[in-house]
Amino acid sequence: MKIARSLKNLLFWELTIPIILLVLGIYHGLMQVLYRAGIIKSMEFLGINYYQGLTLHGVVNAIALTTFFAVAFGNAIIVYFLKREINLKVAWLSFWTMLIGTLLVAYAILIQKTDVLYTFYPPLVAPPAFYIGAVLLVVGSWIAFFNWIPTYLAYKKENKETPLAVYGILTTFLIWFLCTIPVAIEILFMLLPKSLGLVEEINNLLARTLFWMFGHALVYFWLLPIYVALYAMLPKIINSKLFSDTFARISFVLFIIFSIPVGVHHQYADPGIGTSWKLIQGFLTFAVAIPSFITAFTVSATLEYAGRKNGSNGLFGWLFKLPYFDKEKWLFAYFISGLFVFIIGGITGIVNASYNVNLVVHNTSYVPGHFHLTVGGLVFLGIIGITLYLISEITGKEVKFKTLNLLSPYLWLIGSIIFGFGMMGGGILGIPRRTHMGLTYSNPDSPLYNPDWMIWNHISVIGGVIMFISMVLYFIVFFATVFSKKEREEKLEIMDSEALEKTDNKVLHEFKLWIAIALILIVIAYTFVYYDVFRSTGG
Ligand code: HAS
Repeated sequence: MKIARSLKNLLFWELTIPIILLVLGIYHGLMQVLYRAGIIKSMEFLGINYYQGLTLHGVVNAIALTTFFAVAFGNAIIVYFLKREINLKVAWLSFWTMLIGTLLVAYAILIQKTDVLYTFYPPLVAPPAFYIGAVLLVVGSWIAFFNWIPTYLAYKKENKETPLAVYGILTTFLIWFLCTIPVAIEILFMLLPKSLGLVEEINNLLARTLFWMFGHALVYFWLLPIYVALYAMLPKIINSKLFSDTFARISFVLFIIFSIPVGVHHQYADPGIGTSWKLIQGFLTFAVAIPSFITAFTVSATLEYAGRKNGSNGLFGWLFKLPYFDKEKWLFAYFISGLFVFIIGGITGIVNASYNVNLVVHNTSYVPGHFHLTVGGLVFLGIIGITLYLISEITGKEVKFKTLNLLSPYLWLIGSIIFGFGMMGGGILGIPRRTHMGLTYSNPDSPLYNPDWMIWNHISVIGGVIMFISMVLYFIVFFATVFSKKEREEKLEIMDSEALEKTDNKVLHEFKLWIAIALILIVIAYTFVYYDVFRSTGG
């Protein structure tokens, strides 16, 4: 469809700004892995030390990139699938709020040398600019979400059904809105007053619990836009049909219900919360894996359908009939690489979730191993792939260097699996998650030197360097495309796939029932957790 100039500019900046920031984020990823292995002896590059670099790496890659992308993709989906305009003034307000927030956070990290990491656990305290910036980033994303609601309600007045992609993106932001309330309470009533010197002490366990009530649902805010793309775009790329629209909707519904009441699985090792509630949230964590299993099945069946249509035989013949190296269908390479990585990322999540096994891997390098195969795998590849696709569509510019573009996701696939293997293998042996390893465990002159860990660090370095090269290729392709000449009409085109089977069941096109169930489950799962927190900390 045709795209209005103002919407085009909005999407362009919402997609491009995080990619520019990503240059810093990726550079610091390389520095981290080299430093941890003792290959470089100092992290004082650009005047930034290890913890500041890690804060920058986490905030840019996991918070700024993901939030800007989700908002941009959401804007595009609402306009494209509802065939209605959104209020562009409000959309720009959302953009500027997010941008000012991001610049404040960048100022806090780069100039004020904040090193509280993306989890900003107290008793670590950041300057006020960090918290105010974070709040603005979130508020900006809320504004975008609130802006879609009148457009959606007007559409629903005239239509019974909600398009699947719209159902998915609204699910994403519903979860986001609900889960950002606890972290807003943590920041506005605890961390910011402490940072401003208005209060002396805050309840650290309470702050952590509020953070993780947000923190796990946050990962589904990252993941679900990519599930939307897997359901809406992937089938079309491979000339297939989505195996089941019903299953896709059920998967979104299960995320609404189970995304939030599971945060305590990040706190299995925290004293002060009773073991029964940890176990119950552990079981609920297994429940939140179910929609991903459903997605694995639905996407596999969609791929199989495409392979069989292309004449494959036998049980697995379809796997060899997919367009892995088709330069015109390059977005498939991003999706399939991400999916492959996510098989391992998902399984390692189940390992983390298992209460007793978690005690072996918690706070070791196993955890960054896991999340580089989830948010750093399917989510990251999905985001950068879709970003490139949308930029090419809305600017009317052909993607440049098509061979490099095809190579980049496969290199990331190989690099991230090697990196994850190194981090997780080392984690099981006890390599710490965050540490000045270059100065201690990886340094033969240090009394803490641990030779058994070195091989795992070096495996991680090989993976990290391959990932870095993959991103250099991506940046070449991205910026060459952005700076090239316009070759065709500017348009907003999101591939709209057909489904083999569709549901008109009303509850799978609406949200009220699922929000009610989610709220009840949150109250049940968290009331006693907070009771325990207050009881054990004395208020
Ligand atoms: Fe996680 C820690 C449990 C998913 C991100 N996780 C983290 C942290 C991050 C993170 C960032 O229970 C660190 C937080 C921190 O800073 O401390 N995680 C899980 C579980 C899942 C899970 C049960 N995590 C994710 C996703 C993330 C993410 C998704 C980002 C997007 N995670 C944990 C736990 C911890 C944790 C504990 C705390 C650890 C600790 O002690 O600190 C599940 O949702 C995973 C379900 C996924 C699956 C996989 C489905 C597979 C699919 C691909 C199919 C492939 C196809 C291709 C179709 C069941 C969909 C086939 C074709 C071929 C060619 C082969």
